[in-house]
Amino acid sequence: MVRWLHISDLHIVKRADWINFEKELIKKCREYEKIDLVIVTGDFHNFSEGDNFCLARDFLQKLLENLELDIERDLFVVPGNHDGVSSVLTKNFFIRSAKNNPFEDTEQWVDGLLVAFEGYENFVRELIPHYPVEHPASVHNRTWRNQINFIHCNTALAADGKEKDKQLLDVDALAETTYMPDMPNILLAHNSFFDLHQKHQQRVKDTIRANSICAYFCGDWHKQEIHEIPLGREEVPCVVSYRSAPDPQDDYSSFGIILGEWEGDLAELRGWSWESGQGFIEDPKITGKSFPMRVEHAQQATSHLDAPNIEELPTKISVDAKSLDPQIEEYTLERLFITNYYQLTRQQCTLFNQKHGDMPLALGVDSRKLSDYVNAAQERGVLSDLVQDLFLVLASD
Ligand SMILES: [Mn+2]
Repeated sequence: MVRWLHISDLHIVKRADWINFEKELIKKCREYEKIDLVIVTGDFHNFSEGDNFCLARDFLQKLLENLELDIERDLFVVPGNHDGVSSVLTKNFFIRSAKNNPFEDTEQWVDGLLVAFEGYENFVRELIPHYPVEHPASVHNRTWRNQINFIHCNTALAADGKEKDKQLLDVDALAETTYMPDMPNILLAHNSFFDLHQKHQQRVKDTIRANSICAYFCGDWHKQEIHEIPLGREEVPCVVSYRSAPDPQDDYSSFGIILGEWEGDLAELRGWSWESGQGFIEDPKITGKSFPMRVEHAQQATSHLDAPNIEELPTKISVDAKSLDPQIEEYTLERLFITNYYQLTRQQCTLFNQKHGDMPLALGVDSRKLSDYVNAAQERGVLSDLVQDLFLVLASD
């Protein structure tokens, strides 16, 4: 099972409510066996704080550390309206013209408005070292451990604080982003789908259909909601998070967190609301809601293994290692490695490590650790070598 934590709209105010909530949040997460990744759908601080994202940064670093997660791989963030600087003078000009005709001079208004997110981008680069794209505030995709593809949107580009709806995003870049046919694709945005400019809603729907995207996660409302985005024959959920940072002066917001649990073809959500005086309470408005984690090429689905599935793969090690097709897909390599790993004897493992001292393999590791090992090998581009050597040592006595 894969479990994510979806939080949003931090706007942290360091008072009793936040300080107590933060501790209880970590305890709540620990009640679960494991949280695998964290998603934050925007609004890390308030306008008034300018470029100062320290409270959010410290909190997220602490949270990921407490959940024993790798911040570089397991944290996914998108900007909210409070994360752009409103004082950029040209901003209002771009916003006015873009809202009147979002398809005219798109590149120009997108670039012009992105400038307002410089502080946010520096914050993301500081938080997540080696961030893979130049502009974390632009539309891009990032994959969670080869299992979920997250499409990051910036729907706060044209936020001017005047109107909640008619929000804009770069729909051209959205259509062009990399989608993964062999894993679930999920859109991350700050604003609800239903607050987007009508013309942009249509384009987002097209992109969702064309790429079999399975959900749209967002925040901004400060109230938890799930509404279906109709796509003709089918629909995908627009999941709106609570505000995830209590503030005693905020009587409007609902505070809380959403957990997603993905197993097989389905993701199930759990909502936990938090109120001063009572703490976390499970919220029937969210808990129990589910959606299909659609994958376009189902036969290539998920490499997440809870147990080795030996039947599906060649267990005979008589394959001539050298005959392995170098073009063989990474996915297959991954499965080959993981499945055959479980057949290693101690001696064979030692033999393997003699050649791969820089990536030592331990015996008896769980599927998560093994999956980490394989991902690391993939990143270094040595997985195919490792598979070949695994076969070689397995063929020896
Ligand atoms: Mn907000």
